[in-house]
Order: sequence, then C-alpha cells, then structure tokens
Amino acid sequence: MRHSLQTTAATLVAAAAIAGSAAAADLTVTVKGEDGAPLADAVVLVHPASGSGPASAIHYSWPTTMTQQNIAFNPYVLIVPVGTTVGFPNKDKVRHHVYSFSAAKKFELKLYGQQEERTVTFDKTGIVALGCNIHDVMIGYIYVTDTPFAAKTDASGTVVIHGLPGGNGTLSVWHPDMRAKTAVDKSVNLSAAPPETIALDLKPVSQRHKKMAM
Ligand SMILES: [Cu+2]
Repeated sequence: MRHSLQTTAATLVAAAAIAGSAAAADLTVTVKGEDGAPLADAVVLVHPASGSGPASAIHYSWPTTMTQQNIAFNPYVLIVPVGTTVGFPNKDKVRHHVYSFSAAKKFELKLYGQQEERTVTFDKTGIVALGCNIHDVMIGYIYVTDTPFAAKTDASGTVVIHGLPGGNGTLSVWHPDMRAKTAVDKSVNLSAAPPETIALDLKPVSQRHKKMAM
C-alpha cells in the first residue's frame, strides 16, 4: 500500500513536471538596428498578462553592482529590480563623481576614490542614465524594472528569456542607441512563443556612445 502510494506520488510529480514544461516557454529575441546589424546590450523584458509577482521576489543571475573601472561604467547597462540598492565601487586610481538627472532617480555621489563604494537605492521603475562629472566619456545605464523576465542581448543581438508562463504578454525592448527614450512594446503569445526579431530605430552614428575598449 505504502509502495503504491509512493509510486502514485512519483507519477504525479512526473506528470506535473511535464505539464510545467509544456506551460513554461522560452522566448528567443534578436535585436537589430534597421540596417540589420545585431545590437548587444539591448534590454529585453517580458510582462506576462497574468502578472509576475512582487518585485521583492526577483533575483537576477547577475550582480547588482555598477563598477567604475578603466574610466568606464561596468557593466555598460545594468538591469535591476525596483527597490534594489546598487553598489558603485570605484576600482580606478582616480576619483569619480557619479550622477544622474533621470526622472526615475536623480542622485549625486560626490567625488570618491579608489576602493571606496557608495550605494543608491532605485525605488522607481524607469531608465537611469549615469554620468561622471570628471570624465565625460563615462556613460552607463541602469534599467529599473518590475519583472523577473528580463535580460540583455549578447554580441549576436540575441537573448533567451526562460520560464515564461503561458498566455499573452508584452515584450519590451530598449537600447541606449535608440532614437526613442523609452522601450518599444509588442504583444506576444507566451504559450507558442515563436522567436521574435525586433528592429530598432537608432540615433545617427555620430550620436551613439562609443564604449571604450577595456
Ligand atoms: Cu569619473
């Protein structure tokens, strides 16, 4: 009796796993410029229509740190859940003075030196552009969001968003070189989840940020 119950439980677990894998979809998104060139560092987000739970439960696989190193922000683009306190360690020998004028978070970290760290809590969703008062070449972005389904494109312009629930949802894509200031949205079916290719309208080349070689 006991044995058969265990077997039944195991069967149920297996059935649930199959049902789960059928419901949860991965969405592959490729982001390009209108010229067809792939775009790295594009932020890709999915908001399921069924909701995605509290932002406090979101844990991305990358650190929530924005390092200053080699007179640059690293990473160039950082995605964090709303409410996150981000560390800003300075790993350069020179001092930096980090600031943002963005509506989602206006702040200023007055001159601080090597091996020092400051923190800022990002309490509103939105795009926060970072600069340094000392080094004009330093540009970085923090994308503050409320969905666990978020990631950046790689060098081939591609990202896979894993474990999506079924149903409908909104796919949002943003890149620093976009002409528009906010993400472009597209309705998607998360159950079928065919691969998506998004072409973005970009600023003229002369206005795009050139990341410094590390
Ligand atoms: Cu600086």
